[in-house]
Amino acid sequence: MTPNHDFAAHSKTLVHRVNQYLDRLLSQTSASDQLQSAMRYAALGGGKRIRPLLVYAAGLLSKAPMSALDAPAAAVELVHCYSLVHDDLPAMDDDDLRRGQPTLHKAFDEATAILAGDALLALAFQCLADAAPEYRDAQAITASIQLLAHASGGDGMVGGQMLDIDMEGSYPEKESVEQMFRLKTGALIHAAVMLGIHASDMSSDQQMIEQLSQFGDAIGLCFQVQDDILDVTGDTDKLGKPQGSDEEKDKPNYALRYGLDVARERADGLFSAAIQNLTHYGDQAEPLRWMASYITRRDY
Ligand code: GRG
Repeated sequence: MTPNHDFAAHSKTLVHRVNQYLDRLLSQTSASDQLQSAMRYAALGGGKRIRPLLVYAAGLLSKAPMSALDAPAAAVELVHCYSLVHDDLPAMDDDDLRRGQPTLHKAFDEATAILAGDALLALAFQCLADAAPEYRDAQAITASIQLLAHASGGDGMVGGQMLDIDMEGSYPEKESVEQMFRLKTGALIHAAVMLGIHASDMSSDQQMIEQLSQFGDAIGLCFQVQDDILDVTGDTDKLGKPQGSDEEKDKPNYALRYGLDVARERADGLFSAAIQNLTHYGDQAEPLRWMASYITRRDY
């Protein structure tokens, strides 16, 4: 792989690539028509594919073979899609709109949405484990499965979601909100970056692991701060979900709690902190720099 100076154009090819991979994966399940349609609705109905793109971008930096990046890219997106389905359920955010379409429980029904989410989560780990032959050795695939499991569960995304629910209607310290963000959203984004490296021969390069881990941590937190800014300032049509829902639900939104200027300053600071970790890698890090900028400047 060569460094990509025009990742904006390349990212479109990569989104197409992971979509095709997901499509193939989902067509191989023997689930009932109803369950399979629901899983496809959740996984193939749009989305920016930021997490798969981070896997590919980190893979470009660490010179991973492209064939080894598809499974981790798909796996992290499947976990993300499951989390969106469950997050939209009546017991959680009770949302009607996602990616510009009715949420899964609205388009199908609640039981199907719960089961489709569960099945997507299981498929993520199946897909990663089935890709073992693409990996350098057993240790690399085991490390990848551990990474994704840790980021998805009680020590990561699900744990963060619990904290988020606990914080509804309260005014926690900024540090507590940031810690909740790091788990709820940042953990999976951090895992996407690390999965890209673990698919390469560079996973024993401790300096790269440390720097990319710090990059992933900063850009993961930045993603959620920007998401909160967009919940306040964004446009429902563009967002594909209702703008202003955090205020309506009294969620601990960063921009609402601490002000838009503070939130924007924090996002900019996190962007700078993230890309500082890439200095050493020159042009090879251009895809990750582009992703950091995309995450920070996006308007949907
Ligand atoms: C287990 C019942 C049950 C629920 C779990 C895990 C969970 C619910 C929720 C996870 C928390 C969560 C959904 C965080 C959302 C993070 C976020 C801002 C998502 C939007 O990501 P984008 O902008 O979306 O990348 P697209 O649509 O582009 O993929």
